Amino acid sequence: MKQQLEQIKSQAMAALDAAQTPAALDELRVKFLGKKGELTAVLKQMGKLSAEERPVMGQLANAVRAEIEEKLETRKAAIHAAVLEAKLVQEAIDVTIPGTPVTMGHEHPMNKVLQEIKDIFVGMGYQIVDGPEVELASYNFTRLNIEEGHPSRDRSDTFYFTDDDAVLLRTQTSPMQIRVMENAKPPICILAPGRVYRKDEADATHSPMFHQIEGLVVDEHITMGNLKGALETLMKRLYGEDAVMRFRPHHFPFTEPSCEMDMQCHKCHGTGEVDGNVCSTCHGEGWIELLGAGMVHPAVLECCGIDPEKYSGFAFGMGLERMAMRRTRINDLRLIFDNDVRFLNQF
Ligand code: 2NM
Repeated sequence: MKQQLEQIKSQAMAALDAAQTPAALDELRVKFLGKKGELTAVLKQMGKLSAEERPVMGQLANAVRAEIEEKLETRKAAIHAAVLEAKLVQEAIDVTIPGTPVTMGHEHPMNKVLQEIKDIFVGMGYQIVDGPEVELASYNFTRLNIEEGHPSRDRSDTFYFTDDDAVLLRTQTSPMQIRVMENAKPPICILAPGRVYRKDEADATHSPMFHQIEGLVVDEHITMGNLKGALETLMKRLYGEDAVMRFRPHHFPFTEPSCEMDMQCHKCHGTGEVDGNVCSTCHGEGWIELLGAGMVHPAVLECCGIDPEKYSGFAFGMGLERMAMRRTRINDLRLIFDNDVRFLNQF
């Protein structure tokens, strides 16, 4: 029996050493120590022993059980540690791997110019107003004194939504100014920037969608002098105190009188020549056309419920893309809309 016990012990020790999983350990525990296990089987034969042998064998059997149990515990701890170690290795995160760089964007050059212009006008007391891009023809044309049959109303120039040509994509932001004039009493001092639409093929100087900034001031005693002051202030803030402006007579249906404002070319200083060659910035003109303006037509004031005998106003409009092109020194409008980051990152 002693031999049997020694054999169980050595077999158990070898098997436990070889076991690699908690499940295998459990199987061995049942095989050696369970109710139907090998040690129990040996103990069942104790009855056959003599009275002297029985306590000796009992002690030996208990010692074997204790050793197997202890081995079970140490193997259990070792396997648990090995499993944990394997998991840690497998799930290891290398915190030294460089991260994915986040490329920071920035404002689009056109939005920068827009913000700059808005800030200048807000500083002069203007309110920024926003309105619908889908407009009524009455606001976009009729109430701006643009008569039926005027070329700008043509279906080849304007995007219409309805067969009766009553609803359209605004071709300028002035309908917004009509909306303000019919709802507010003077003094009115507003700036209306936004998208406008015209049926133009896209090329270096045209796009079917572009941005306009229009201003409007209406009060008692508003004169052309106020118009010149506001626009000269804008241009000197944008282009520097030494910028030189000129006003030329022009015609718009919604203003009378009307004018266009030019800035003296900063490259050739108005001469049209650089080193004996035609100036590339103003194409030899000496002047760069910046915007249109004028005194609001009495008929426009009247149809908005403003008495033209008591009030007068000035208005102006400029293309934002053209301002941005001058600022970024590019000569193709499409660069503004392509949004190629290689272009945008330069500004
Ligand atoms: C321009 C040029 C001249 C203009 C006129 C008005 C309104 F609504 F008051 F009649 N808003 N904007 C105007 C005047 C726009 O753009 C070149």
